[in-house]
Order: sequence, then C-alpha cells, then structure tokens
Amino acid sequence: MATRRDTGLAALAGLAAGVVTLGVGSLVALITGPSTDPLVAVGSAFVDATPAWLKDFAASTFGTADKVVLGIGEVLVILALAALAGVLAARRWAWGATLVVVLGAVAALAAMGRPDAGTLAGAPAVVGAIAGLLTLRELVRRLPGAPGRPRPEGVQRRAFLQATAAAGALGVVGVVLGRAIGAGARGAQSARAAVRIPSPTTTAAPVPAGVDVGVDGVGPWQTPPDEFYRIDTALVVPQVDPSTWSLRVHGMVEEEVTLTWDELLEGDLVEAWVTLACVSNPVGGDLIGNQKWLGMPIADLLARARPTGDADMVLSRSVDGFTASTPLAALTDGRDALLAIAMDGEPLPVEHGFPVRMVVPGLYGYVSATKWVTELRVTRFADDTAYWTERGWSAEGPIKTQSRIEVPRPGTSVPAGSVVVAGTAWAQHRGITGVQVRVDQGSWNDATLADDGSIDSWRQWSWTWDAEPGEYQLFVRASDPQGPQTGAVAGVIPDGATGYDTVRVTVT
Ligand SMILES: Nc1nc2c(c(=O)[nH]1)N[C@H]1C(S)=C(S)[C@@H](COP(=O)(O)O)O[C@H]1N2
Ligand SMILES: [Mo]
Repeated sequence: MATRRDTGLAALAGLAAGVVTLGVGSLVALITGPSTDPLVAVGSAFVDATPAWLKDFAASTFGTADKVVLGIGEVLVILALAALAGVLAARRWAWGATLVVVLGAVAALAAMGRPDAGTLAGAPAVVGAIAGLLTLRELVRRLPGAPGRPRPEGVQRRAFLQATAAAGALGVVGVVLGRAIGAGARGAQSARAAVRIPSPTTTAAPVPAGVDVGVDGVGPWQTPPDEFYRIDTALVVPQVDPSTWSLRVHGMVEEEVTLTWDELLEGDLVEAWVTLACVSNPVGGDLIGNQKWLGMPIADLLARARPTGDADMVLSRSVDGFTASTPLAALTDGRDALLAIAMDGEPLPVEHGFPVRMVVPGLYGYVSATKWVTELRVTRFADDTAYWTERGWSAEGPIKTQSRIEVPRPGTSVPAGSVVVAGTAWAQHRGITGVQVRVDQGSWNDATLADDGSIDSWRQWSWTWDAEPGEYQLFVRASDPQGPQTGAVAGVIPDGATGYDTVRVTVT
C-alpha cells in the first residue's frame, strides 16, 4: 500500500511532467502560432463554450481582468490534473499515461478547432504531451521504493527530487521563453508603427470646449486610448499585417467586392465621434468609452456591392472567428457606420482591432464593433446567427438610454450645503435631451447638461444639491427624444441592463 508521502512524491512527478508538457507546447507554438499554444487553445475553446450567464458573471465580477482570472484558473486545473496523472502513473503506469494522452488529445482538438487553425495547429499539444509522457515515465521509475531501486531510501529520495526539480525548471524555462519570444515576434506592433494615417475627407464637427462638465471625478469626455475598455474573446491578440489584409464583401450582393488596405487608405475617409458601449456594462458600469474614429463609411462599400432584395443583416467576421450581426439598415441609413482605421488620429491600437474594425453608432459592440474584421457577409437575420446570439444574447442590440452618477462616489461623506452631483448620460444616435436627479423618493430635479459633442457621443451633466445632514440615496435618469429611460431593473442578458444608477451618500 502506498503511503501518503509516496502519493505526494508521485503528484510532484506529475506536476513536473505537466510543466514540461506546457513548456514544450509553448516552444513548438513559436513555429505554429500563438493561438496553437495548448494553454491558449484550451482557454479559447473554453471561452467559446462559455454560456451567457458565466460570461456575464465573469465580466461583471472581474471586468476586463476576466482573461487573467481565466488563465490562472486554467493553469490551476491543469496542474491538478497533472498531479493526478502522477499519482495514477505511480499505481499503474497505463492509468497515468492514459490521462496524459487524453489531456493532450483534448488540447490538440481545441487547437485544431480554432477558426484560424492551420494544418499543424495540434502539433504543440501533441509534441508537448509526448515530452510530458517521457518525463513522467522517467520520474515514476525514479520514485523511491520503485522496483529495481536498491539504493537506500534517502539516496533514492534525493535523486528523485533532483530529477523532478530539474524537469520542472526546464518546463518553466520553456513556458517563459516561448511566451517571451512569441510576444517579441508579434508582427502587428511594428506594422502599426509604419502606418501613416491619411487626413480625413470629411472632418468631424469641432468639439465645443464645454463638453467636459468640469467637475473633479467625472472622467474626460474623450476617453484616453490607453484607458479605453477592452472586451473580446481573444486570449492572444490577433496579429494582422495590413499589407496582406483584405476585406471580402459577399453573400446577398450583386457584386462581390474585395477591399485592400491601400484602397481603404485612398478612399473617402470620415471622422466621427462615437461612444462605444458593451452590452455587458452593468448599470453604473464603465465598459463604455468615447473616441474620435476615422474610417471608410460602410455604406460606400455596400453601395459598390449592392445588397439584393430581402437582405436585412450584415454578418461581419474577424480573423479569429468572432462574428457580429448588424442590421443592414444601421449601416446604410446615413449614420457614421465606419470601417475604422484610426482612433484619436492614430492607427488603431492592436488590441482595439488593428488594422481595421467596425464602429456603428447606437449599437452595442457585440452586434457591431467587430475588430480585426476581414469579412462582411450580406445575409438575413432569419438565416444566420452571430457569435453571442448563439450563446444566449439577442440578435439585435441597440444601445439603451442610460446614465450614471460619478460624483459623489458611493458610500462617501460630503459636507452639508451645496453638493455637486455629476456624471455622464448616453443615448447614442438619438441624443440626450435631459438628465434628472432624485434624492430618495423626492421629485426629479433637472440637471444642467454640458455641451454636446455629437449625437453619437455621451453627454456629461451636473446638478447642485442643497443638502442637509443625513443619509441619502441619489438616483439619476436620462431622457432621449422618446422620453425618460426606464427605471425597471434588468440584467445585462440578453440585450443590455436597465434601471437607475444610484449612489448612497452621507451628508455631515
Ligand atoms: N474580433 C472581435 N471583435 C469584437 C469582439 C470580440 O470578441 N472579437 N467583442 C465585441 C464587443 S462585445 C465589444 S463591447 C467591442 C469592444 O471594443 P473595444 O475592446 O475596442 O472597446 O468589441 C467588439 N468586437
Ligand atoms: Mo461587448
């Protein structure tokens, strides 16, 4: 009967073999591409298989750190399974070996199932698993008390631990080297540095100085690019070389069109201020940002392709397989729906879609803002579904009129007297017509709107409250031309959260 200590050593052997597997896998992925790294491939498959409630939980709990949390969770699960493989292998080699083979096969299939998978996508997982198997066999043979090990137990133990530590260290070096070299070799960053963004054919209307409400604690009207929220399913940021990029427009069209990067740069480019928002943004949340985009009107491209008869949707597709279903009408009704190449006058940041992404005013990102876009297929809602629709979200996602209080912060104390309450409201492509603030169950008070930057952008507001000491709850609501936003509370699934943002404050 194996003792508890033997089990511990066997688990260590499994861990070391697991790390070797990952290290070799990530080194082989230097040849086959970052999305074939077993850790990345399994994580991506997991992301794709994630049901709507779990995505919602991850986004609302971890925000844009959800990828880091996923990565840590994945590594912990893999290491636990590797330890189990070690324990099994020590009892009976075939059991442990079977577990390693199954794990390797799962990782290989995950990599081969990625939308951008090449023929060798499974190689890192397969080669890694073979290296792991060989390591595990060597280490299990060296377990103290294993058959054919005549030396005194203490000596055996030391030899085993040395071999295990060496294997584990080599594995870690492999993982670190693979990742570091891979990150250095990512081509898009240098391609981006070489891009010259042409001047707009149509410039955006000048932004009034008063778009910023001028209250400390209310974020800038223009979101700095490096603070812009990032939401996507990509565990490694797709690296797209503009010189080989092209966009194919096909499906229900009279003429198929292929657009190259050079043609895009030479076309008429429109500049527009648009506030992008994520459907997973909870009430009061910050998965939203406002920027100046530059791009070719998608309507111009569709006019060349000439959509046929009863087409009512454009299914855009990214290099990494993400898809979005955008109503054809939203792309052709004259709003600034763009194939964007620049944010704030600079080439798109790689994680925000370099070289080309879509930006459509008034629609949540998941149905409109495809990054790294390479394909537009004109089709019908009745015939096709997009990435998130297949996971429980609505096929159409117009942005809901919303508002949030940014000052005062929740749970803070403010001195009695004049208290400035301020924040942001948005109703992209409809426009904010008013914002009101309510104290507890009192009546609604009109806030002052800051200057309007564009009908597709958010709008800041402030209200001065004559506050007496006590505990209060503040509520905000915004109005668009159709009337005030709803106070009915709804979660983000299936088509965006509703309800009033509220803040509790103590007046002293
Ligand atoms: N290729 C790709 N594009 C994508 C997504 C994605 O997962 N993959 N996510 C969409 C979602 S849900 C949102 S809210 C916006 C976010 O854009 P940002 O990361 O530039 O803020 O991108 C959209 N475009
Ligand atoms: Mo989103």
